[in-house]
Amino acid sequence: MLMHQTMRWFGPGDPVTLADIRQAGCSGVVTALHHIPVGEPWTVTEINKRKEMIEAAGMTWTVTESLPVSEDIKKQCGRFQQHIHHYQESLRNLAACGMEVITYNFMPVLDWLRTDVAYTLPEGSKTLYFERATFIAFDLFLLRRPGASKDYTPAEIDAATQKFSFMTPAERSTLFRNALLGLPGSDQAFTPEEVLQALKDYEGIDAAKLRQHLFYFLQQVVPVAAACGLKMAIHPDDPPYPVLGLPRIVSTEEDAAAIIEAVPSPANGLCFCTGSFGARPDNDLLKMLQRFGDHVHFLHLRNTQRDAAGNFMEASHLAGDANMYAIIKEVLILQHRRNISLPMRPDHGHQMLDDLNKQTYPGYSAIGRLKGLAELRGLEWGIYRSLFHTS
Ligand code: DNO
Repeated sequence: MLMHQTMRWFGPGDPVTLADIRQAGCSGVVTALHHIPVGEPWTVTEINKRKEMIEAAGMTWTVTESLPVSEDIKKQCGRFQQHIHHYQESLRNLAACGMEVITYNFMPVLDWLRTDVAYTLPEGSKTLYFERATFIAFDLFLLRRPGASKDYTPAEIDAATQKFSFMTPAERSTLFRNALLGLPGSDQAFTPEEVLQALKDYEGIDAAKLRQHLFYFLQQVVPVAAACGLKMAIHPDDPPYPVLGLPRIVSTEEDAAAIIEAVPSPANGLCFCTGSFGARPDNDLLKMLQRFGDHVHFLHLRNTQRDAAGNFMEASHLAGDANMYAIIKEVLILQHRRNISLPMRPDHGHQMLDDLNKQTYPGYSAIGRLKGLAELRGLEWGIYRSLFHTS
């Protein structure tokens, strides 16, 4: 069986259309109702409206990314019990509309984080980049997070200070914007005041506490998901380590194991993002796939190139540090064993060709993702043929 090929679509406001996605070779899209405020329930009417649009374009919608978890749930404060009820209600409604997989994350405050969303590669296309010294400069000199300097070594602070001194005012404001962009489906960056307040709200919530909150959430939602035939797929932290003094608890193999063991159920699983997990050299992607195979419900295939200084760049899908050949081979063996077709999407893509003049969500231009998908599916097809000798 081959993977179910999808792309992310941000909804009717996405400059990349459903027709573009279909022409790229996808049979499904992955999307979310970004217009519904986080914490509020998704109704059958709203879900079906979106589903009909996708089906009218000749594709299916079986994976939600994301059904977001509110900050109240992560912190266990305010309206968190009500938000959990709403989450359960949304799960039931999504299942009633034919959904199969629910992707979510448990990263405090920010989702993904990069210092540059248009880093120019030698061939002229653009990619997402995380440069550690630049990120530290942002934290120390632009955000001015209280107590930030104790998170870094003197050598790191020196490198960041130097980096910052060479940046023009325009570069500084771009960095500021890039670093605070991490809200999928929205092009609204946080203001510094909002971020500093949000960080302050996490005082007293360390990794152990955040993990307890995640496990409590899972105890409430996994049985509901299981009862209505849904699979929950938690997305790893991106980047996979603590940032801005915030705890991160979905970064390593042991984190994933603890999550799966906390609420044993086939419905409690992972969105296996090779780009996020792969940004850490101590994550052995192949070993993780083998260990967690039965709990992998969705695949984000993307590649990063790391260096010794802690920087990482989003490479082409088949280049970079992740051995995509070995990963896809393992996925095919896994699918064969489980007798399923896992949904996948080419995660991110380089901004290239005509897309260089277009404004799209960072990482989500059409042509770069189409290239990524074409490479991945070609690789998959070749491995599939040689593994299973189909004619
Ligand atoms: C970034 C994405 C993430 C992901 C969420 C899942 O491009 O992979 O935004 O969708 O973390 O909840």
